[in-house]
Amino acid sequence: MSKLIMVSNRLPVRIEADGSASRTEGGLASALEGADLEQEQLWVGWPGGAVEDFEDVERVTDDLRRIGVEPVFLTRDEVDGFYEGYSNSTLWPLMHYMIERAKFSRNWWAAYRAVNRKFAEVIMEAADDGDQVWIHDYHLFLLPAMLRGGKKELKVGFFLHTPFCSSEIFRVLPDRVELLKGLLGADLIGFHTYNYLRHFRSALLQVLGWESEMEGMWHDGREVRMGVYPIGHNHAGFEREIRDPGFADLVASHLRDLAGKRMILNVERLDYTKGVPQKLAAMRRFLESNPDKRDDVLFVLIAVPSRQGVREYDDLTEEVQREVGAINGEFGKVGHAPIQFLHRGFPMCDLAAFYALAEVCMVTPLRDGMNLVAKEFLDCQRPEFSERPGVLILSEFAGAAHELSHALHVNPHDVDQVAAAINRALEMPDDERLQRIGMMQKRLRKQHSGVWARRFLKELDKAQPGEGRIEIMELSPLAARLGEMARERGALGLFLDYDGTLRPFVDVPDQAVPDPELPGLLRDLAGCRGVSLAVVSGRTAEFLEKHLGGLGVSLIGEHGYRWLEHGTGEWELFNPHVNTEWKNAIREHLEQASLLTPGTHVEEKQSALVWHYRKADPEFGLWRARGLLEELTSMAANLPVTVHHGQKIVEISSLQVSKGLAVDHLLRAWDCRAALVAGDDQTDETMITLAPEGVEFFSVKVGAGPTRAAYRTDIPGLRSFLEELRKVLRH
Ligand code: GDG
Repeated sequence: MSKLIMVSNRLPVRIEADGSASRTEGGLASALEGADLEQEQLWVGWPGGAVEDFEDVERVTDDLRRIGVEPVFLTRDEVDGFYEGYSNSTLWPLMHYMIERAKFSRNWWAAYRAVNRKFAEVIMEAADDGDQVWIHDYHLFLLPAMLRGGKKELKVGFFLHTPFCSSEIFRVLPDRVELLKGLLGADLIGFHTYNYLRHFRSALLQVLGWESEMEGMWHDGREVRMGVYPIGHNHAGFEREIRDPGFADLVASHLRDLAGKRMILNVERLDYTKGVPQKLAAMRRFLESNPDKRDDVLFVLIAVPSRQGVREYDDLTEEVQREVGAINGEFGKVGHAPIQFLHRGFPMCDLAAFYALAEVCMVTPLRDGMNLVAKEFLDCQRPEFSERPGVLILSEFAGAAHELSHALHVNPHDVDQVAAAINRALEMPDDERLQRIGMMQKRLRKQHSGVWARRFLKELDKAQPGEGRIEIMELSPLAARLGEMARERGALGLFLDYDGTLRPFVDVPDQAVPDPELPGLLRDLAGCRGVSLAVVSGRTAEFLEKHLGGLGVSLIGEHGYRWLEHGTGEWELFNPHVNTEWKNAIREHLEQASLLTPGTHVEEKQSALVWHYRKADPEFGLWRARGLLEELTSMAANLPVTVHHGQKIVEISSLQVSKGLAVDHLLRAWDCRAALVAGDDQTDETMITLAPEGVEFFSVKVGAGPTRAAYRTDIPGLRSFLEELRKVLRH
């Protein structure tokens, strides 16, 4: 059975001073536990610290392996560049929209790449074909693509725990292209909310110019699926604490400490994304405007220390301490300070007791991927521990706001609104409180972290490892056979598509000129006795003649509308009766679209009209293209045309024209006894599916995708085949 490899930057382990290792209960570890998987599991990640500080690395490694963990050790420089630098000081602030806090350094980026590569190597060593690899978070954006390059067929999933910021922010990153392409190495990419997925797709479009659907996209000949998987909290863990026989006593002891005050609870890691200064401003405003409640309420501010020693974080701590002191100084009295700042972590049982006792819980981050505190608070609210049900105040910028619609939603920047929400929460009647909590609890308990993990992994399991990896066939025997035929029967026809077959695609089509070897190869092949060669393309006559003229090769342009028989110098129409009157009606629509969409233009071919939007704003261009398609498809119902949405184009072409019809014509005109066609896309299938009578017919598909061709290869494979054929034919 395949195994599951969990990959996160930090491992859920603790390493003691003597080097011995044990597992800890992280959020992800508990999610996996709750998912009840039968698969064997392995964790890959960083055990923390710098490798230079471990006295006996081998012993730590052995210990970790014994508890199902494969460590990725980092040097001190890597910890600085990859972790503190690129992950925490570039990506973290940017993903949370704090562009002015983001710092950029070439050295950090180099370390980020190197460490992602290190992870890839450890995984490749540990994985077997068919394993599921589930990668977590922004530290490892490059890893999915790095795993693709390896020899093992893996099912690769990626989940982002932070928000995916707007593409307008993301595009600021100097390394945006590589980061996005790195992620697209995954088979499945998951986000907490629909918005994050939307931003990601928009980044693909804005940065790479790649269009995608909500469900995903095709990339590199395989499907990359995308989806929304909101994470749940550790319901089982909190349930265990609450069911513990000592829990009621613990609650009673905290209740005594509260001495009748109404607790307004805040729990967070002290990070600038959590908006603690803004929250303090709202508390101050509340205390100012509600003097009658000053003595009744106690704001409990549990702030778990974070990244101590980093200046920004130390400054934040100082700022918070100062402001708490100032507010208490101003609004406190002997025996009561309205804010209690607890700058440390608490055991889970205490946390559960605080959640159970709180009358209000304030979750007011400036940005947060999800925020589990909100869900944990709701879950721990039980009638047996508190007389009054609690109220959740929730920032609209937390991912959780999408799910918890019955909370009091606030804009954390709006100090007046948050202060008013605190007052409203305190005054809310019990039946309303109960009703709101009930609605949210019902949902949460069913959507716990185990359910989340199971859902994601079930979806990941549908991936088809190896999909898109095309099976390249050995074409030497085919070259030998064609050589024999040309000698015995003469009249061998070769029909070769250009873009994607003789030459790779490039972003700007005009730059797809032949490489230096191609003209010589085509000239040599066409010059062999008994051989007729045609390049069959969708390109215009002008392009083909400019780049492939004078080689003794016949040229077929515009998908089979026109052709230039070598040696004649005259372009002819395959079918002079093709009706192109429809162009007048359609041209007007396309020109109107160009006028309204900067960066687009209309190309007029003799048998087709093409609207190009490669240079337009990608999102705007795509939106207009979709509108045009809808409009043209209904117009085209009564016209002899087909409408096709291609690579940044909308093309309307005559139904009476195809590459297949053109090749069929030439097979007869040249009296071919044997023929070979090669192409890469749907328009080439019209030649591939020909079955000409009396002709030994061979077809080759270049690249991935469905085909009816008998042979398959890639661009370099076709090139070697043609070179070999040249040798055989000249022999
Ligand atoms: C990322 C994303 C996303 C807090 N104080 C104590 C304590 N905690 C626990 C809470 C909760 C967790 O820490 C914090 O929840 P977050 O949701 O902020 O989770 P992170 O892992 O920090 O953040 C976030 C999350 O990933 C999941 O995808 O929601 O948006 O930034 O579970 O209970 N736990 C204990 N003592 C404390 O004092 N024991």
